[in-house]
Amino acid sequence: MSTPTTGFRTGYVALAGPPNVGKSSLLNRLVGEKLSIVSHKPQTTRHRVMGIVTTGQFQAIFQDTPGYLVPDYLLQENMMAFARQSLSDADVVLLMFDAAAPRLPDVMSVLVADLNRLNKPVLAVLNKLDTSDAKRMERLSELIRSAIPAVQAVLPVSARTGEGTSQLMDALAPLLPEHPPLYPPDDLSTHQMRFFAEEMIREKIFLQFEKEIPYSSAVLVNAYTEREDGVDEISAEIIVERDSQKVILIGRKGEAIRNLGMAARRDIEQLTGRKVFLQLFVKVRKDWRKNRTFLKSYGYDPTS
Ligand SMILES: Nc1nc2c(ncn2[C@@H]2O[C@H](COP(=O)(O)OP(=O)(O)O)[C@@H](O)[C@H]2O)c(=O)[nH]1
Ligand SMILES: [Mg+2]
Repeated sequence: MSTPTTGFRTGYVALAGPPNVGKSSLLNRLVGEKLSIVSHKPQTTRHRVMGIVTTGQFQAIFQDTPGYLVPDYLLQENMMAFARQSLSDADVVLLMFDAAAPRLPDVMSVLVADLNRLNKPVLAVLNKLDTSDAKRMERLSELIRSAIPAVQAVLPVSARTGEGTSQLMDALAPLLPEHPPLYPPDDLSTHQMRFFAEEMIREKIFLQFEKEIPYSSAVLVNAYTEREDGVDEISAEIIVERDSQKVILIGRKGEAIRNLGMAARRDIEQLTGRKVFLQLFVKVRKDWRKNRTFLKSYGYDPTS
């Protein structure tokens, strides 16, 4: 690997903002691989998810984050802590909005307070430009500029179509500090496959189940074996809060969990390029979302 050092820029970039504005979709679009899970429901992302973009001139290390919210239970408090950690680690913040929103989001005052304290360069990103128009975006960008003086530019993009993303990268690159790359150019992330497998399964729960079930579910991979015959053998546990949720997840004659497993397996195979044999088990842990010990064992402890 020839590593240019003079003039090369490397830095951490936080994707922050309210829930459901397309932070994870944008990460995937920029990296060119589905690393972070996406659904139409808010609060799909619970961790910091890392994705790396390397060009001849720069390396941007993106951190997707849970959306800003007013926490209601311990899991949400921890999600906010993950989001805040990414903001404080970042060299540049991409603050994301829904381009079609008529006003600033409810959590804006909390976001503004955090950003003012951190004093970092901020690019405001109006995502879903495919659903908005110039007039609405102009109005929103005025609101944003007057609320956050640190905003250096407002950039409309569409994570769905890719429109505006090269302009976004052009605006971002000069804000990264001059530094040699921290990761080899081909690396897209540092998470283990085990993490991605858990997330892909969790995404299918968000897509296939309604009401409280997605919010009451955690996924834990207990065993991940790369077999010599080219098959990845994965055994995973889905944890829910109540017996009634377990019954729904499994479905009549196990049909629901079979569908879930099939969809998750396809996504994992797409990412690994290997065949996957996936076994799912459902376990009940009463009120795990409020329990420090359970949260820690499911990977939701921001202090570890
Ligand atoms: N029309 C449109 N929808 C988008 C775009 N980006 C994301 N979405 C949708 O918005 C929803 C939330 O996306 P997600 O990436 O999970 O948002 P996050 O919560 O901010 O990470 C999903 O249904 C996405 O398919 C976009 O550019 N255009
Ligand atoms: Mg997300």
